[in-house]
Order: sequence, then structure tokens, then C-alpha cells
Amino acid sequence: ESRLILALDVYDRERALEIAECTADYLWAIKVNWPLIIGSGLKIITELKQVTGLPIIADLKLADIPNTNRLIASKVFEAGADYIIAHGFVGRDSVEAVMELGKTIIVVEMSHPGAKEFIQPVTDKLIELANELEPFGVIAPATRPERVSYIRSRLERGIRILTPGVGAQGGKASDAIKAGADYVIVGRSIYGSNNPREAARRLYEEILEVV
Ligand code: BMP
Repeated sequence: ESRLILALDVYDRERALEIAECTADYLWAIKVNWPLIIGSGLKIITELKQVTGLPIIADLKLADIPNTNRLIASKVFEAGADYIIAHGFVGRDSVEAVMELGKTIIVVEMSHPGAKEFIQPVTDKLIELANELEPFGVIAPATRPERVSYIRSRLERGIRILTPGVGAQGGKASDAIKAGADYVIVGRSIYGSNNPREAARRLYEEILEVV
């Protein structure tokens, strides 16, 4: 089974469907973020599922009060999302509101440089929260493999680690997997390539070599 997740951060519906179709053979799942939802509407989730048959991760990074998280998450799960990404720093009740509706992924540390300011100092608390709530998975930075190892060493075994930050942000897929990631999330290096299928295939092979 593939451990590659496509971050499909394009606005255009046609382009999204085209890239999804031509890379699907090498993917475990497709991650849909705000750019695609804003550009193409929530129905793109249903369409991507129909066209590829792959699980869809809705990367909403929900960070609101429990009631608002619930109002948003229920519509997005209804549209066919298999997983929703939520922020943990807003507190347990907000995360639980999402988890009651479907499979959830909690952000424990982000991949960009600015993550060092506010998220990284609370990563330990977010790992603790994840261990207590047992979500499907957590987000950790492929840009800092040593942090992925650290998070893996503290996280309950059954909780998956998903790592963005490969390629455009400087991380390497095989390094993230070697550090303990279960899945690698890649956007620009695939959809921005002249040959997205070939780019996805290369990443798929690179990951295979180290698992
Ligand atoms: P790219 O491979 O083009 O850098 O895209 C990474 C994707 O993962 C984007 O959708 C981004 O919003 C998301 N992401 C991230 O890069 N770092 C995080 O810590 C969390 C994310 O969801």
C-alpha cells in the first residue's frame, strides 16, 4: 500500500480532477485544502472520491469552539471526506466535537519555520492530547525529521504520523519515513511538475525503498 498523500492545492476543478486521476495509482489518499474548496466548492470532495476511489482528507485545520467545529465538520463529512484535520491547541473539547463525527487528524507540529514560535513549544502537550483522544493520526514536520523521531517516540503506537514539508519546503520523503512517519504529504512537487504522474511515481519508489 502506498504511503504517499497528494496535497491537491489548486483552485481549478478540471485541473484537480486531471491531476488526481493521473497520479492515483501511486497514492494512498488525496488531501483537499482551502484553496481547492474555495476554487471548486465542497462538491469537489465527492467528485475526487468518485474519480479516484481514494480516501479524502479534508485539511480544514479546524480551530474553533466545539459547536462551530461540529457545524463545519458535519457538512464536510457529509460531502464524503474520510478524515478531517483539526488543530489541537484550541483544546480537547473542540477536537472531540470533530472526533464524534468522524476520523480526525490533529496537528501536533507544523512544517514551516514559524512553527517554532508557538506550536513547537506546545508539541508535548499536543502529543499528550493525542495519546488521550487516540485520533487516526497527527501532523508532524517532514522538514525536521529529528522532530518526527521525537514525536514517534512519545506517541502511542496505533496513532499514525502524517508529514507535510517534502520537496518545495525542503524535506525529503525517505527521511521522514525513516524518522517514523507513516505517510508523506506532497503538494507542489507533484501538481507543479510538468509530469505529475512521473513525480508521484518517483516519490512512491523512494518511499518503497525505505519501508
Ligand atoms: P507543499 O508540498 O506544496 O509544500 O504542500 C504541503 C501541504 O501540506 C499544503 O497543503 C500545506 O497547507 C499542508 N501543510 C504543511 O505544509 N505543513 C503543515 O505543518 C501542515 C500542513 O497541513
